[in-house]
Amino acid sequence: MKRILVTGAFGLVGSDLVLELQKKYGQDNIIALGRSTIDDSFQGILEQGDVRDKAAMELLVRKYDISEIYHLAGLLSVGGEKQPDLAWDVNVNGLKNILDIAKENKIKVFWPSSIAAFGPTTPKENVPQHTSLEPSTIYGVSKVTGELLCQYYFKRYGVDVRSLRYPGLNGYKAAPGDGTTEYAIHIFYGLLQNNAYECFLKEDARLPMMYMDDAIKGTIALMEAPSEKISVRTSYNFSAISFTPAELVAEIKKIAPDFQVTYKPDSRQQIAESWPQTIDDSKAREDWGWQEEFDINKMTQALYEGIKAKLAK
Ligand code: AKB
Repeated sequence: MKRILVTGAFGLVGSDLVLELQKKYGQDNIIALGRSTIDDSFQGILEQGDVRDKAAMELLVRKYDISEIYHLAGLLSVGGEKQPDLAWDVNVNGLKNILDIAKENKIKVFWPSSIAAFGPTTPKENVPQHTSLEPSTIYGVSKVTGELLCQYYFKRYGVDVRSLRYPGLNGYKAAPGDGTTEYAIHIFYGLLQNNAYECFLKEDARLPMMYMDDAIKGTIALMEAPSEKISVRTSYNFSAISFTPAELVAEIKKIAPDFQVTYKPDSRQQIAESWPQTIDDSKAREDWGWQEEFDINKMTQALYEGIKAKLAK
């Protein structure tokens, strides 16, 4: 049986992924690692630690005889710009620790890259798998570095590491992180708490997005695909929907016609402008059968219901 360590287990992706992995492989086989954010209601095996502490990570891997790691711990685009040194340390040195431990203990690894690996010289539309990667944020720089590190560890040491370039991921189990695409989650809190929201991006800032259930499904499918199907060892383009704040507001107004939204773009708009609008993820579809289920309408309904229920608790 697999024994899986999830780092960043209480972050936006981890909060959903851990539950799904527990369902699939049993609660006793999933080890959730958090650093500071720990969910008090969590049921399962919980450990606290920092991915920058290689010795502590090695001890955990031995203690639980880990066979797979989903390494999610990391800073996002906005958080990274606030603390660039910390972003490099956690995102790059943390990943290198995990890859070294994977090499020594023959562990399979998932690590998320992001659309932040792209930059102003990347085409804006239908970005191909292989393209210019000149990001303007430290987060993006750490993602490009991480992608190359993953490919190097695969080619040089045979580490079975797999990765996806996540678009903006929208879920409700965890609080939204310190990112640029996260306006698409904050907006639902604005709706449900004040019936109003001030958006930090322009109304026409189109970005690649995905509902969390699709992201979790794709992540697990990638990890379960036979090794010979994986032709990309940097990180796969991974895409579902693409929308602007104005388009999301129009969807929300189908549920709440009186919702008031104003726009006050700040430095996060520049980050959004440096990223592409749509992604060509045909390689993921061809290689291991990626297919999304949620369009903007289904996603809006799911987020509305999920955040409403959460706030009612
Ligand atoms: C962010 O906006 O920083 C993240 C991402 C696209 O990786 N959501």
